[in-house]
Amino acid sequence: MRVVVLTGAGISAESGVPTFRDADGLWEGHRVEDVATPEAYAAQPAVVHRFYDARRAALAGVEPNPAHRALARLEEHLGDDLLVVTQNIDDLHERAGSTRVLHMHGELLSALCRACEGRVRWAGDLGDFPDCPSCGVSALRPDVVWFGEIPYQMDRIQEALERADLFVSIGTSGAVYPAAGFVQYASGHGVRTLELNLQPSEVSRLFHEARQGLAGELVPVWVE
Ligand code: BV8
Repeated sequence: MRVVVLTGAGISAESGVPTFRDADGLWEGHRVEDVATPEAYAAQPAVVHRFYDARRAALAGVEPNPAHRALARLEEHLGDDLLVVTQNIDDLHERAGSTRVLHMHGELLSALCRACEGRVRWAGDLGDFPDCPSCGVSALRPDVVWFGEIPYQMDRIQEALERADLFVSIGTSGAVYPAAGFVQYASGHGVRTLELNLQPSEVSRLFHEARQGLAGELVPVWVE
């Protein structure tokens, strides 16, 4: 049984990581779409760094919840037949024990050098414009996919969706593409689709089955 799971901010909500909708998509009065863009970074890098530095620092105070842990248990059963594609940039899937995780929108704990294009694990702030450990240039940016940028490993994701027997979407509003289009892509390839979300998403009607509730309750029940 080949399974692709897509997760969004809703799976980390019960861990205390705010979702994009909880804050009405706002942060310090900025719309997320206005901060998470290359244009915002070019215009006001310190503001964008502050947005990500705050979220990176907050990771120390949160823990995986039963939904993350249930997916890690599922990986113990399915092994390579499970792929977790996450839109989240937190490390909660990994801290729960998942190893087959694809961060299609990047990771808070990774920094990307605009000079040498190298990646480096980074737990501290980037707002003080540190030098890249590889090339020494002060050109590190958050290693996240902003609006208007191309998500990571789309070929690998599409191939996994084509070959899957089941596609499960957990905790995402279906507001952002191309992730929100995965359900259509999967069902177009004859894949069964299931949505687990607190409330109907913008694409619930496209799923064969949609269950509403808290991920921390729905996911362990589904996995068992
Ligand atoms: C792309 C990383 C081309 C950074 C994010 C006009 C101009 C330019 C672009 C566009 C445009 N119109 C459309 C686009 C495309 C654009 C887009 O979709 N825009 C939207 C606003 C319309 N997309 C892009 O630009 C993407 N790139 O299109 O490139 C391309 C594509 C394919 C191939 C080649 C080229 C890049 C988008 C990535 C942006 N980066 N994040 C960061 O994190 O700061 S997006 C960010 O918001 C998240 O990563 C996520 O993807 C997205 C939505 O968040 P969700 O995870 O769904 O969270 P949300 O808060 O919205 O919802 C939470 C859900 O959980 C809710 O439904 C809630 O009910 C539920 N929930 C809450 N609590 C619980 C729960 N469920 C269960 N249990 C609970 N306890």
